[in-house]
Amino acid sequence: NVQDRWESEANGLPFSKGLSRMSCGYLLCTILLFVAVLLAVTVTGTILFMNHYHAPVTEGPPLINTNQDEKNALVTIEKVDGSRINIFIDPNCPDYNNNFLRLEGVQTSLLHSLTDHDMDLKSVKGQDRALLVNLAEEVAKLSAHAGQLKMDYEALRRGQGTLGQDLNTLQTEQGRLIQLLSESQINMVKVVNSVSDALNSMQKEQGVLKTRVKADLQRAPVRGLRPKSCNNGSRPKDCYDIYMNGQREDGIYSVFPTHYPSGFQVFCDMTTDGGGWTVFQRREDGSVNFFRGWEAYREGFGKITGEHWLGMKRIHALTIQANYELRIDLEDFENSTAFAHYGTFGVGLFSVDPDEDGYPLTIADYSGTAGDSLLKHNGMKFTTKDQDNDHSENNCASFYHGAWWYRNCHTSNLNGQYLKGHHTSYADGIEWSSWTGWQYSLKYSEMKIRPNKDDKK
Ligand SMILES: [Ca+2]
Repeated sequence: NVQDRWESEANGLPFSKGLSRMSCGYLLCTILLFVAVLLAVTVTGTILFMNHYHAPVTEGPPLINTNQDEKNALVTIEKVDGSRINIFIDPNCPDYNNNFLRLEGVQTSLLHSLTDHDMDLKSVKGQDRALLVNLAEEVAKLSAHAGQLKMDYEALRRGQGTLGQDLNTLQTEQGRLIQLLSESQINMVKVVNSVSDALNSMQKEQGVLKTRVKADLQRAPVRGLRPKSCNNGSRPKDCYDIYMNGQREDGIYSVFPTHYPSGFQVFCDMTTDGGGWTVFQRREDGSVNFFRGWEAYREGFGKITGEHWLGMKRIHALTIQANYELRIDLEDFENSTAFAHYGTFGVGLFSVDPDEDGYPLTIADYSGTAGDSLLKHNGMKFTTKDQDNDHSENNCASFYHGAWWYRNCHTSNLNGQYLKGHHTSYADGIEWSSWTGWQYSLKYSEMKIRPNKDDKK
C-alpha cells in the first residue's frame, strides 16, 4: 500500500517530478527501515547481554514485546522496574522529518539507556565495556550515516524545488509565448481585415465608377448637339443648315455631316412644309433600277436630280447628327398626293458598326394623310436581295423585288418595281399599303429628312 499511496500522491504532478520523489523516497525509507531494525536488534542484544550479567540479581529478565500496547512501535522493551523503551517504525514512512525525529529519539533513548547502565558498566568486566563502547561507536556511525542521508534528502528536495522553479519559469515563458502568439495572431487578423476592407472599398469604388460611366453613356446624346447657327460661314451639315443660311431654292447642295467630313451632294427641298429637307430617295419615272444589292444601297445610286437612293452610309451620317424627322411625299397616277410624317427617324443610331448591323430603322410618331405604313418596320434591319436580314424564311427583297427594312415582309415597299399603278402581281411594286394597298405601284415617292423642330433652334 506504500506504492499505491505514493502513486496517488504522484498523480497530478509532472511525471519526472513524481518519479524522482518516489524513487528517492523509497530508497530512503528502505534504508531507514534497515537502520531501525539494526538498531532494534543491537539494543535488544545489548540489554539481553547486560541483563544476563545481572541475572544473579533477584530482578527478572525484561519483557520484549512486538508492538502490543504502543501503536506503531516496532518493538517495546519493558524492564522489570516497569520502565519501557519503544522503538518506533512507521511502515508507511509518511514523513521523513518525523522519521528522523523518531530515529533521533531512538538514538537518545539508547544513549540514555547506556548512560543509565554506565554505573553498572564500571563494574562489568573490561571485555564487556569494550563491546559496549564499540556498540556506541557503531550507533554513532549509523546516526552520522542517517544524518548524511537526511542531508542528501534535503539536497534532493532543494533540487526538486529548483526543478519546480525551473518548471515554473518554463511555464511562465510558455504563457508569454502563447500570449505573444495570440497577439501576433490578433495582429495578423487585423492585417487581413484591413486588407479585406481595402479590397471591399476598391470593389465598391469600382461599382460606383461603373454605374457613373454607364449613366454618362446613357445621358450622352447619340447624336451630337446641333450648332445653334451656321450663319458664321461654317459648313452646312444638311439642307436645313443651308435653308437657315438663307437658301430658299430647291436644288443640289453640298452637305458635310459631322461624321462625313468629306461631304457629298444632296437634293434639298426648300419649299415643302417650311423647307430645309434633305432628300434621300426619289421615284418618279422608273428610269433607275432599284432592284439592287447591299453595296449599291450602302453607297447610293441614281441621279440626285432624278430617281436616286442617297446611300445608307450617308443617311446614317445625317441621322446621327440630331433627332431627325421624316417626310414621305406620295403621288398616284391620278395625280392625287398624300404624305406621311414621322417625328423620329434614323438608321443604325445605336449600332457600333451600322453596316455590319444592317442599318436598323428607328421610326416613331406618325402623322399625315397617307396613313402609317412604316411603324411596323421599326427596329428592322435593311434587307437586299443579296443580304437577308428579315424575319421571313425567304428573302423578302427577292420575293417583293425591292430593298427595305422588311419584317415578314412589309406594309410598304417604296424601293419596289416601277409598275405604274395597278398590277396583278402581289406587293412587289412601289407600295404604300395604308393608302393604295398592295397592288398599286405609285407614280411618285420622295423620302426626306430634317432636324426635328425640338432640335431646330
Ligand atoms: Ca429571310
